[in-house]
Amino acid sequence: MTKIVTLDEFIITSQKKYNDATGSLTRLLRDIGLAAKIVNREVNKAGLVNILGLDGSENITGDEVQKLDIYANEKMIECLGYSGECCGIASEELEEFIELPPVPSKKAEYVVVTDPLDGSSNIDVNVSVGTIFGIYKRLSDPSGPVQSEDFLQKGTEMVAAGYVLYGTSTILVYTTGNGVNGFTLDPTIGEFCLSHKDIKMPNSGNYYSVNQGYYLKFDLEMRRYIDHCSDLNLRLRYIGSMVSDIHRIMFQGGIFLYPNTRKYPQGKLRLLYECNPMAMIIEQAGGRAVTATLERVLDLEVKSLHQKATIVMGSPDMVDEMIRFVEKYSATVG
Ligand code: P6P
Repeated sequence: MTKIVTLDEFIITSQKKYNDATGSLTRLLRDIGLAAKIVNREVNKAGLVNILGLDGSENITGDEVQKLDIYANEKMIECLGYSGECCGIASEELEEFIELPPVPSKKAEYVVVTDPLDGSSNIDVNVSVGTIFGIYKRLSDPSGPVQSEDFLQKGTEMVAAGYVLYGTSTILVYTTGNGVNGFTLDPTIGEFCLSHKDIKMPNSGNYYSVNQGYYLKFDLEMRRYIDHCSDLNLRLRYIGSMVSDIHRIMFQGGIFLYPNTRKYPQGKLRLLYECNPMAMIIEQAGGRAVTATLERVLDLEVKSLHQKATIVMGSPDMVDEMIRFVEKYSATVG
């Protein structure tokens, strides 16, 4: 019988590799793991209790808010407050960042950015949804309040990033900048157990993931690349839940595209808590993540909490081919 390695054990063991590790990031990652277990419990029974449907409000980016969005956001905030390692949170569900109350004898070193329940419009039709998170070291004076500068950092400054996919099984995938590992929740013991060690995505794949419904609203270069994918008989897979669409690419290879459209001239996905964490994971697994104008996503200046970005990410050979199409057909790039 193979030895079960729990998320907690893996995090602690990984921390031992770093002499200057104080255990703070370890405790913070464990807080996130706890939040994921709690959200998973509710996602799995959402159809049975009155947390389905819309709560009647809209979030800062205009998306109708599902009750489970609110629940997931509240649980993430609650669990991140336990260890005292996190001093602030920026969330898709919060117009502004919030400061977490200090825990006695703790000096919080980190801030967390999160989309607590990405793809939530799929909840009511039982399609998989996900949590996305990124972790930064705070920059401001630790004796003072958390500041916007703590959040408005480039993706390259993240110390960790991850996602939780609430699907046929619940899996937590994360990186601290030294490779990517996946942990599947064993509900019989309530533990995330190492199931996918050192994930490396294929250099190419047979899938492309884009909302084909916007095809006529894409720029020429994107239409030409999508036509090329079709000419190659690649399979179109698009769930409308980025965590799910990316998770497939992590294991089977492929490319995910959310370029600019007339409706979303800057792109739809949010840079801070959607694009950057996923881009860090993708790069750590051997992939690439660039904007529709070929900038590396992780290098983008973050100017506001809910800033949007275009993004193309996935298998390196496929992203490189997309880049060649942009350079050949774009009126503004190349
Ligand atoms: P569209 C979900 O709302 C989300 O933020 C991502 O998870 C997903 O990839 C995208 O938006 C889907 O957007 O415009 O294709 O419905």
